[in-house]
Amino acid sequence: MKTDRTIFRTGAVSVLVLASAIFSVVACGGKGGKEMLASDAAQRVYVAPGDKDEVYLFTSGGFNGQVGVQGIPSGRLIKVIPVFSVWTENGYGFDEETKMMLNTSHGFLPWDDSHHLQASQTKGEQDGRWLFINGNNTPRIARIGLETFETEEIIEIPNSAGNHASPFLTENTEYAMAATRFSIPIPQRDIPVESYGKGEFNGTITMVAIDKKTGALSVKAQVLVPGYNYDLSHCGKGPSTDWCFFTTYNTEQAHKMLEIEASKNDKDFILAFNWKKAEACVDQGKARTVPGPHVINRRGHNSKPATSEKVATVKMLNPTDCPGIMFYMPTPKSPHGVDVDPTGEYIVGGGKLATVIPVHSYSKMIKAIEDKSNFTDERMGIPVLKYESTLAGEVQKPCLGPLHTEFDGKGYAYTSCFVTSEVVKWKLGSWEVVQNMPAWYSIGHLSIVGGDSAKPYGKYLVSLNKITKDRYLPTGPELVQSAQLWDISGSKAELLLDFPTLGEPHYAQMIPAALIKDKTKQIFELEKNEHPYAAKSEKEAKVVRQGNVVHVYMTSIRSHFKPDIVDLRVGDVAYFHVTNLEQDFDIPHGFAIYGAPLPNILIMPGQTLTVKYEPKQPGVYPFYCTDFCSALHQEMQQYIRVSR
Ligand code: CUK
Ligand code: CUA
Repeated sequence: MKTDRTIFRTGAVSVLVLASAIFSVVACGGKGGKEMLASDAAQRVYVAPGDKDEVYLFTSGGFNGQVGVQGIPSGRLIKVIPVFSVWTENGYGFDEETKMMLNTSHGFLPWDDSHHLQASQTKGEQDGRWLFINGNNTPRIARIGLETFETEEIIEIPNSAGNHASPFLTENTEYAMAATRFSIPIPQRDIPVESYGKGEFNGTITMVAIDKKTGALSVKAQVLVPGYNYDLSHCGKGPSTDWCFFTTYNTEQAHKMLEIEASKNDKDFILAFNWKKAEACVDQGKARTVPGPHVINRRGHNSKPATSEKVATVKMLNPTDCPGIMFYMPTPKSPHGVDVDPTGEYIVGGGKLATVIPVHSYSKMIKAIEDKSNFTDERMGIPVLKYESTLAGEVQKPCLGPLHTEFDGKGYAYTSCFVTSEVVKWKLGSWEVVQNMPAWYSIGHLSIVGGDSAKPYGKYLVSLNKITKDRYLPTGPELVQSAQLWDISGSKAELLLDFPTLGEPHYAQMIPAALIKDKTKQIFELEKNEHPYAAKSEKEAKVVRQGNVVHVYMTSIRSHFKPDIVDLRVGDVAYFHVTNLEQDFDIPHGFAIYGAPLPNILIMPGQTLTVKYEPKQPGVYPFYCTDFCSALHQEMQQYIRVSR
């Protein structure tokens, strides 16, 4: 979501109505949701000691830039995956092997804002291979491998600003989509911001190709689109598999006072994009080569350091050079989310300022684009279709502030409503609301297990709430963000649990544990370690000095580092390449040096990681293992002597 407060000040719905809605929600918090609670909720979320959860919940960290992994139904936090931000817990972004992951065309960036996750899919069904997540601030997409739960790759998106409608995937994970939230001058140049709206600012839709076998990312092409704000996306499935859909707001093209100026139009658009046709046009050479500086960072396998590849140009396709790839479907009013149901027929808009939830029909859209009498207008060569020509139906008066929709695979849709703090359950086809599920408070996204795929597993719904208020023990001015777990398997959804999340989750993905858990790696095989400075046994431990550059080939095993003592001089540039010789599951060693301006690193069994250390003052400096690894963990401590 953008600045949440702007919703309260819009002219669309009267301020009074909104204000009273807010207060009524806060007031109903007095009951604390107890009336919605399943009578045996405790039993249904209880995972006994030694037992495991049924589902993985992956949440985006929002302003913390990482991914949280929690077990469902317990809500237990089981992992943080560092992605776009440095992570002092294990040295991600600091050690010489992962530093490059955070490289961009603007240099090393220690942070980003991550909003949306999508799990890889085959034929529209989750396949448990990868997770993709967007970097919103400096446009990027990351790919996380679900064997290691590590970020394996980060690609920067050029000619974009605010990569919000991203990284939504096509049905067989052929492409991840990226759409610019902020329109900008393309190519970048110094021009007056006032020229926004006069054709000087554009948006782009980027097709990021995903290698079928390795998952490797590359920019296939970009499509130049009118300078609106592109907000969210989801791709089709089944019959609509060739298409992706993007919401727009600010079709008014205001460049200031957006909370008023960008809410004037009664309808904005959902952009329908035929990526298959675009791919064919690019392959036929219909795209121009334009500047598009970006980097592709890949984590090294078998302990090799990450690499950062620089790319200078991209292919840019103009919609007029490839007719029939794009259509605008008018959609009320500043739509936020767009979600395609499991059959691929219904495209649901979340008009955050609208009083209805509009649903477009894919089959009606295909008919509409065959008959030019349905074209009311065009924008940069992209036809605008008649609202009625694509409309399947509208959910009337569902709530205030509808945002995002997921599906249970049984014919129901669940839409989150920020302003009235609730999830509305409604029926596809008849468009009637069947249940209002209060959220405590102010829900953003929601997630159902596989609820955005062709085959939802259903059962659980998690609401990701923005404002926590009175749900936990007070902890000063800031409270942790809160999620709520609902059981949606019966005819009426029942509340089961409140639990805290990391950062501010926007979207989330839930994947049945059975799809992942047996594929995860337990160790890195020492034999396969290809790090150029690995010491694969204590015998190989050594110090090699080349002038003032010192390479320390160091081993760690319960409960000792080799070499025992390292002699350095002030002015040296020392690299501690620490190899963990263990071949046992879950036995990392840590490595930290007194006074070093670096966090510790955590080296996994079989892995080598490198810390760069430049001693400034003579003295004797201890280093030690930071991860409690054996009864003699505390003895895993040694010295660096620094002389003049
Ligand atoms: S956004 Cu935050 S609640 Cu960035 Cu998907 Cu809708
Ligand atoms: Cu190794 Cu503690």
